[in-house]
Amino acid sequence: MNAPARPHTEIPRSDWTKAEIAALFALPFPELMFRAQGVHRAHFDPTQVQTSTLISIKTGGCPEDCGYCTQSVHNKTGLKATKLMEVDAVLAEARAAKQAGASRFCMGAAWRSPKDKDLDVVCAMVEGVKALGMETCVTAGMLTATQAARLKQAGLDYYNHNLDTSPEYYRHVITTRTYQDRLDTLAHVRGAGLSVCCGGIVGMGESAADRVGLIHALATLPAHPESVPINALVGQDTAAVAKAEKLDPLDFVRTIAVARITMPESIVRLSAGREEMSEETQALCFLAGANSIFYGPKLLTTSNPKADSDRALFAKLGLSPMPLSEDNRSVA
Ligand code: SAM
Ligand code: DTB
Ligand code: SF4
Repeated sequence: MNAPARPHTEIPRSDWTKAEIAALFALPFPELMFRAQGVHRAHFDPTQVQTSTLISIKTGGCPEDCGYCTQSVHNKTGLKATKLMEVDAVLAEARAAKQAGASRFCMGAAWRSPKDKDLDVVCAMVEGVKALGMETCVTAGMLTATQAARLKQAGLDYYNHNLDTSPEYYRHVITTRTYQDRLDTLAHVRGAGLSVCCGGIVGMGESAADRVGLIHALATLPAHPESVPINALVGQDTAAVAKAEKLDPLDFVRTIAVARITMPESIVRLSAGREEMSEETQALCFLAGANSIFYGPKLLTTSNPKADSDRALFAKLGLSPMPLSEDNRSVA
């Protein structure tokens, strides 16, 4: 089956069919890469990569049963739960991240959804990080429309809430919240005028059809997420979902390429899992259209390549950090 060849001057489509997306995944690798690069270059400078630093502002003890997550009480990972961090401590980390060259600071909390009193503290963090001149992102579970509006009011730029996998595979991964719950939160985030960061995880034992289903779910949202994180499962030794064979790195690269083609104006993040990836695989991801990374030695609970080694990789590949003006063009 031939994948559709479409000029990349069109308005991004939200009517992709699963058959079209499956056909993209099935393209010969050189053809897929050629198409992805064409789309990437039509919308972005391919030498620029957005850099986001993550911090876990509240770690562990989460009541949800997400089978991939080290922070769920259902997964016996031995992770110590902590309280919500103090605002000043978070701002000190944000200053350090800015100093190291990050443009966005992403604050993650291991909650099913935030309590209103905790949201006051998160809003204070957002205000403080904004005042440093950085972009802000929060990921704290399900939000009501009112909570999303409060975060917007505090100056938040992005809210991260992932679809994680295909609608069909979802019940094998999480049972404590539904796919529709996630879509509802995304609608509240969008409705509040926040930019959406939404992607998923691959390498959880899902089928190739499930990867098609994940990209289909993302690319047919009413508006494409401004930021699309594609995570490779990390912490396989503790994850309840990690019984399967490891994902072939080239299937990861294909997932990035199909995300790039179907969501041409979105920033696609080569997200968790880089520490286990060779420089060659990461380079292929950048060629496939990835233009964002998590930057700094830690994700939430697991490690990430050190900033020095990423700077060295950027130098080897002739890449540079994306200036804020390029990266925030879709921020409302
Ligand atoms: N508790 C909030 C929630 O679930 O929405 C926010 C934090 S949660 C850790 C954010 C996202 O990180 C998850 O939706 C998932 O996509 C990703 N993630 C968590 N654990 C992961 C892992 N072991 N490997 C890859 N991605 C992971
Ligand atoms: C996302 O898509 N990936 C990030 C972020 N959103 C919050 C989280 C990755 C977590 C990796 C596992 C850990 O460090 O606990
Ligand atoms: Fe909790 Fe988020 Fe981890 Fe799920 S992914 S267990 S909601 S911290």
